[in-house]
Amino acid sequence: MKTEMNSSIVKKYGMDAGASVVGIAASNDFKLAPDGFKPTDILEDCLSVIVLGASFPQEALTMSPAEYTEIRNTMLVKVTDIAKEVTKRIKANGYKAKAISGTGGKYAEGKLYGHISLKHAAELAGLGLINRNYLLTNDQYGNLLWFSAVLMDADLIPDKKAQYIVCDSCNKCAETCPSKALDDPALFGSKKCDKACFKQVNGKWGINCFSCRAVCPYRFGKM
Ligand code: B12
Repeated sequence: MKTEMNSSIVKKYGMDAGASVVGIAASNDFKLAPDGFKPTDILEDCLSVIVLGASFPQEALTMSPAEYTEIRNTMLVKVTDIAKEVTKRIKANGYKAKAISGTGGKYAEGKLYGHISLKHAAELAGLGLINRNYLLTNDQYGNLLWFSAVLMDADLIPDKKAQYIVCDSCNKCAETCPSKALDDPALFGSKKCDKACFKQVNGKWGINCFSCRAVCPYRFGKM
């Protein structure tokens, strides 16, 4: 039997599990997502997408690639665990739910993809705006949020799109990008970024570059 479920209850589950921010998007609003990347491609009866964000420490942006990678790995486990915990609690109320991890989920033509685009999901859930640097930027946490999500079959009231401005198109991100992945404002060069971004760091897989994140004047939000 299903117990009553609403946006506040679900948001409380997210905050209890350790999220810094929680927003809700309507599954219907993903019409522009490519086939295979819509919430209903993963959970057929999906009506709502709960987006969970956990914030990265500001100091990470001044750390070495090895230290940054270590914190990033911890964050991805944390944010995925938050989604699993929220999923468990929703299911205990009789609903269908599916956790979307913070990392990738599938490969196509040798390229890693997520199950859905978490930045677009976060934007639809009112958690910020996708900036010139192609990162979701929030007024309080800047671009330092890492995301996961939970798909569910209850029709929750979605959040409104963020109304604030967190990008002045200053172009610093594009100018600093070593792989020129941001040269075309309408198209993110993910293949170019992939090459410069992920490298061996101290003999291990690691993130070598996060300059688009670090140079943004709104990296820590709206001061
Ligand atoms: C693979 C991957 C990468 C790859 C490729 C990125 C890519 N595909 O764009 C590479 C190596 C380049 C990469 C780099 C980085 N990444 Co990355 N990455 C991912 C991952 C795991 C999957 C992305 C994906 O497959 N998306 C699905 C595809 C289809 O989306 P897309 O290509 O962006 O979509 C295009 C269209 O299909 C369409 N679209 C797709 N879905 C939708 C939905 C709607 C509603 C609409 C309108 C349109 C639309 O719009 C786009 C433009 O055409 C995500 C986690 C996730 N599940 O989202 C993290 C993620 C996007 N990465 C993240 C981060 C932090 C980074 C780095 C900063 C890492 C670093 N160096 O420290 C850099 C930043 C690069 C940048 N400026 O964006 C964060 C972003 C957080 C944030 N605040 O924005 C995510 C969300 C991980 C997380 N759990 O938080 N990443």
